Amino acid sequence: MTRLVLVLGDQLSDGMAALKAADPDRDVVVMAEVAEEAGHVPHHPKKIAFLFAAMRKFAVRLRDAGWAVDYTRLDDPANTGTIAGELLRRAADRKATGVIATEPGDWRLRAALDDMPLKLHMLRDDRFIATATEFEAWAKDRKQLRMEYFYREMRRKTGLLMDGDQPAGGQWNYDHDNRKPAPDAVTFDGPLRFEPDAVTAEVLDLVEARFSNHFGQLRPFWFGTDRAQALEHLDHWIAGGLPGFGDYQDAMLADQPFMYHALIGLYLNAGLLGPLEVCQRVEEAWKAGQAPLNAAEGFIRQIIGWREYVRGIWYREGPDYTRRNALGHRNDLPDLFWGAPTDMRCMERAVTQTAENAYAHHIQRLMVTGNFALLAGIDPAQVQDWYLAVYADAYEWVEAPNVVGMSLFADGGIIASKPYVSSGNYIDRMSDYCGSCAYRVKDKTGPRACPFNLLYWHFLIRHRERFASNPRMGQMYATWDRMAEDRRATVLAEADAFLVRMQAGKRI
Ligand code: FAD
Ligand code: DLZ
Ligand code: SF4
Repeated sequence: MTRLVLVLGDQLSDGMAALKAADPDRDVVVMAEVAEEAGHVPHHPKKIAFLFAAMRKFAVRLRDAGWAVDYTRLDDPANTGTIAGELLRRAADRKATGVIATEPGDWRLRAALDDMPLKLHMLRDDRFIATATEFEAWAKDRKQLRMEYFYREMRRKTGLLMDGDQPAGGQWNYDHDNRKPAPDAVTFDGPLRFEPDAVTAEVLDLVEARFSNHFGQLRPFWFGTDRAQALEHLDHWIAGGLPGFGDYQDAMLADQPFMYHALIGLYLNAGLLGPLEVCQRVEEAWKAGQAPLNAAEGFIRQIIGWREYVRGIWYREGPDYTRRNALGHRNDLPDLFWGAPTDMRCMERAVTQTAENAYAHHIQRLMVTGNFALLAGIDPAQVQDWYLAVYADAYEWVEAPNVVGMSLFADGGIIASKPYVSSGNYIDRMSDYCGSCAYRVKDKTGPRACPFNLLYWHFLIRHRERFASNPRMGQMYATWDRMAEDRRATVLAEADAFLVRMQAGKRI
């Protein structure tokens, strides 16, 4: 009897668990472009186009490999609009007895699949280096789940950058070498750009017709949309970007949206590239003397450390994680996140570049938009929906821990041992933004005081009871306590006034 094999838009890997468990001689693959997945948050048009084009090309790849594929295009009149609806429709057509699926990376979709009146065989997604069981074994008796220790286990497991049982170069982590301020010029010419092929061009027209009301620019569209292009992109970055990746990982320049970053999350998370193969290529480049150790280690840490770690946390914490709000923040997301004019140069750069590229690099996400959302007390659910919508690499399993945990401290400290907050000082040190900003980063109070300076203290004082005893934050409170009383009152009053303006929808 025929079974359906579900392949989702971010499951475009040859070795998907559901494919491995199925039989091309009797089973039928189901892939579907559906309104629910594209619209439950308003995904960036570039992201939708990337996935639809990659899905269409992957379907051809599967057919070439001998699979029967029932593929639903978005504009198919019979399209039911949901993944579950499409499975039910195809099951009736094919008289299928059940569905084989690989666990989706979003609890919402998982619940919808579990609710279907079809026999469902759900398999673990084994594209990660650590299994859920391994992560659980590592996490279970620990008071604190610090990434660094998990990362060392992953180094041992993979053998990446290992010298026997010791880390190559004698150190596990070269993070302190990865914090250089912005350079005058970036020597890497940026990510490889692909001319849309016929499949992509057709998808672009469809996305333009259906989703031009979503935030973000569809064109120019230059992402790769299949594995061969993703590999080409990777090689281009290893040759040109990797050598500078370590030093300038945290740096930001107003006219350089990509710096030395790999722009590889979208390919990895959709399944066009695998985490281990990517790290092995980077390790080879280091061994061949094409990149320094701090660059190779810094990159490999992001993949086998952070990426695996957040996956483990997301899975372990379960469906309610995405709606946590430990700090009780309730302010609405201001319109500037959707492109409304702002006087904050750093925010304007991060949001404009996000609109253009469906991309911002890690420090923009963490220390500009994330830092602002945290300091300004914005409701984490709204922030989370924004990040999920606007980035081409965003899927709940990776976005939620980064937003709820790392950036907003809304999980109460599972991921971060202290909130990632900073005044304008940090942004000034790491970027060239402040020089061309309407606000003045050196002003702590007054009409042109940098909002990060005001909100930083406002945040710390709002949450003094929670954070004052945190040993890593005592110094911050000591500095506040040393300030003259009238100055403290001015800072808090000006921060309040800023937040009132923000909530009233005024330009900030
Ligand atoms: P590079 O800087 O070149 O790093 C290489 C790769 O390392 C990334 O592609 C990614 O796979 C991995 N990586 C690095 N940091 C992390 C991390 N913290 N968590 C998981 N993987 C990491 N990453 C996503 O893939 N999807 C998201 O939706 C996402 N949302 C984020 C939201 C916030 C608030 C923050 C602070 C970070 C988020 N990240 C997310 C992590 C990181 O910012 C992106 O992975 C990275 O910016 C993607 O760009 P890149 O491919 O150029 O990465
Ligand atoms: C993100 C996304 C979008 C925009 N569209 C589709 C789609 O039409 N069909 C599909 O199978 N997957 C899509 N996806 C990816 C899913 O939303 C993703 O599989 C879940 O969020 C789980 O990670
Ligand atoms: Fe951002 Fe403040 Fe610098 Fe302006 S002065 S760019 S708001 S950090």
